[in-house]
Amino acid sequence: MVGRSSLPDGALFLGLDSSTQSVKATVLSNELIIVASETVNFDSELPHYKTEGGVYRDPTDDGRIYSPTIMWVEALELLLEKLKPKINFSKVVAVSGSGQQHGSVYWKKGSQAVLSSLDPGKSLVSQLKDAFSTMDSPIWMDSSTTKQCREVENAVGGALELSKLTGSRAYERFTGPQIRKIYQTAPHIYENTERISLVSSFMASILVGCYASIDETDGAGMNLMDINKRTWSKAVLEATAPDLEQKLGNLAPACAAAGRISSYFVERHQFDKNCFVIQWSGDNPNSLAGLTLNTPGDLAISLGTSDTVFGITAEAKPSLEGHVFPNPVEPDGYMVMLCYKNGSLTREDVRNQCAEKSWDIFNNYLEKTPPLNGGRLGFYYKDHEILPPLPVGFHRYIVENFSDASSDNLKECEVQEFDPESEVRAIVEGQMLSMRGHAERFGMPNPPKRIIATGGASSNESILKLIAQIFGCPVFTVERPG
Ligand code: XUL
Repeated sequence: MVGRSSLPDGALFLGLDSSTQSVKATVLSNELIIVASETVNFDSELPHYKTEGGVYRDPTDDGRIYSPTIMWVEALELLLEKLKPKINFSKVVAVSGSGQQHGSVYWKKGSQAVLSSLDPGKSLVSQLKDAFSTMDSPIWMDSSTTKQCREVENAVGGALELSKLTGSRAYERFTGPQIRKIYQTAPHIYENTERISLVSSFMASILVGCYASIDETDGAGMNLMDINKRTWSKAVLEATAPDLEQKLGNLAPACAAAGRISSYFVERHQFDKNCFVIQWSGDNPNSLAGLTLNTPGDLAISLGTSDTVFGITAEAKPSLEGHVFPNPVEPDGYMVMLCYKNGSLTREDVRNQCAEKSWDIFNNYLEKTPPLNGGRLGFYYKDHEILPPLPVGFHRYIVENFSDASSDNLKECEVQEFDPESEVRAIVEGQMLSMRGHAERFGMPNPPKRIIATGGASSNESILKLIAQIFGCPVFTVERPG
């Protein structure tokens, strides 16, 4: 592997992030200083795909949410073109990345051969556009596989059994139930599939020019991997779809090298032929790695399209709520995580309706309203929520006798609306209270020693202050590219 002392002068590290709404690149120097960054936003920079927030919502199939696989390929090409004037690709000694978790790609039979013989004179899109058995990649926002979830749980002895086996009970967005739905509703697509990749292993596959393994950490987000053995679970594979193991390939540790960069990128973009591609993993596991979370009392909160809460633990104790994944950097340890679908897009909705589309006004409302909002509490689901699993809807309550020290006299009554200031506080407090409540139930540290916040909204100081008020501990954030 790449030892730091043996690195050439000016060595660079390229980190990519293939997320719901964009792909991003961050380039680090040998001293871990950010030297360049770039973004490609799907909606605004690739408008011909007509995505909204990077996704399509199927009006004919309730809860089906997917993205066009080839858009991610085109975005990668554009990202490299935008980055080219800023850095010398030949100085990059290693490249790796994060993918939105759970999303899947279906490579058509014969595509391994296409992938390994890409012509550097032609674009990736022109060569890969016919490489998939379906053009649609189901993504983590999908909630259309409830039937498949119950079938897989029942086949292995119930939800808790599945959780003990794989680290999570069956979740609609997890890849196993998604694969089962394709097998059941479009068997010709399933049959014509040579390899199934996650978003993370898909992007790594393009870079190495052959099918990259699924890494053990992102692999735990599929409801298919034995969480203790870190191998595919035969029982769950059988409950999901026939001949699945060969379509999944081998698993690899998250920190392993996937291979050297393919000659396509050497010739087309002048990468060094010795440049390593390190296994990609999921965005949340990589956030845990990037935040160097190594103390069990620390909690991380990521505020993005989804909001997530995660920490580390020595033992895997999966339950009916939340997820256990292998720790991507500590081979024997685990990470625990909660995921909320109603993150930044739902906050933005309330900002647009109540705060004149301005974060300044939104923050001003947060600052001038008191903690716990004088008893005005709300729960806002713009999309079908994961935790707790609830349908779309905004729910507002006024809790009476709120100042009374005992909880006996508390009485809540549902109301139709709040004033704009209270609405703004209610959404952020509702999100944070839910995180605190579920984190406690899941056995995460209470109170945490400290919270490290990351993701887009972690640059908002008013939100960070509110997190500190709700969790009762210091909140830190990290350096982000400007
Ligand atoms: C995690 C999850 C989301 C996606 C978003 O389980 O579904 O956080 O990883 O990119």
